[in-house]
Amino acid sequence: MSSHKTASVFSLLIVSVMILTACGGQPVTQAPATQAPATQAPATQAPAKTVKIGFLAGVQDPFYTTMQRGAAQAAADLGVELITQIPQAWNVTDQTPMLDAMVARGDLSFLFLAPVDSQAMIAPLQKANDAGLPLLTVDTYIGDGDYANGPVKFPLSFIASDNYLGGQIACRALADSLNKTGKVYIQNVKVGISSTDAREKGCKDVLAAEYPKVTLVGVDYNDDDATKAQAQVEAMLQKNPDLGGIFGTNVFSAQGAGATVKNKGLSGKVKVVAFDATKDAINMLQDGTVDLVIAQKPGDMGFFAVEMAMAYMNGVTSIPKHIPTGYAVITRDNMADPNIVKFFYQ
Ligand code: T6T
Repeated sequence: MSSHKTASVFSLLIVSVMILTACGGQPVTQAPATQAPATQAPATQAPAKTVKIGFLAGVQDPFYTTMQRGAAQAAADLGVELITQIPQAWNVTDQTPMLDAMVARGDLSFLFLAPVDSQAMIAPLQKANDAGLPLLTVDTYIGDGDYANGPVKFPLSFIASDNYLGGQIACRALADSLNKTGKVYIQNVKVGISSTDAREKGCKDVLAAEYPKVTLVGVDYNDDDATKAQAQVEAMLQKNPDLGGIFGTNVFSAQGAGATVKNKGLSGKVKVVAFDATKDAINMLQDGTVDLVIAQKPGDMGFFAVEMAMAYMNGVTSIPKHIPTGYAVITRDNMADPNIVKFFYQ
């Protein structure tokens, strides 16, 4: 996070300049200097209220843990408090009551979150926004993700990877590793999640457009459960013993796919491309079970989210409606390079 440190110092400078200009020279987080005459007992100043920013993740996993760290870094540098809530499972019924509770507490000045369903979370977020809580989304979006011209415009920004491109990168690599011929399979999470839906579509489109001799034999949805993913891969391998490759679209999809391939002694024979640079995925890359890991930049997403929140709260009106954060593509050849290691999720 060293580059962040300098960036945050730079951003701290910008923000304090903004705060100073916005509040006519009075820093928000420090008590204003009093001009009371020396003789009078110093008036007791109520301590300045620390700004609280809420973060509501999609689920407990290394991706969101890393995002929280990026956010915490920016919060520490900007002198604000980060209030984090993480659902145990990836679904609307877990996330919505947490969202409502974060609104109800009434002391949050801003909220950023990863909506777990692009349609079902529109109404709960609209309610939060109507209650006066400004918000932006990280990693996933609601509506169609175009908050400038799309059907849903109230979120201030969308900070995430280009997931369609991510799916293309993954399946180009998978098809090339099979010499452009053979059967592939997608292990996915759940329909309705903007990120993994886009990865699946990116994969399908690139196979259809560029690899006529590669057949997609199926897509399964594991409800973000690695054990379920394992069983689904087991069944797919029974049906297709000549399966050539698997695209695991996120942490638990890749974890399940890799585990079954390894347990069946198929490491290196059945190619696996894993999304998300967890310790597990990196270990499987190391031992030859996984052939490519696509690292997102969740730390950057969290960091930018807090920065944009502070910018908004200080009157900045030109917050980009979309902030793409990019990827690091990790192979056995570059996985020891420090410039790559820094993208491993914590
Ligand atoms: O892949 C990430 C995230 O981008 C996706 O939206 C959901 O799954 C992860 O959190 C990993 O589990």
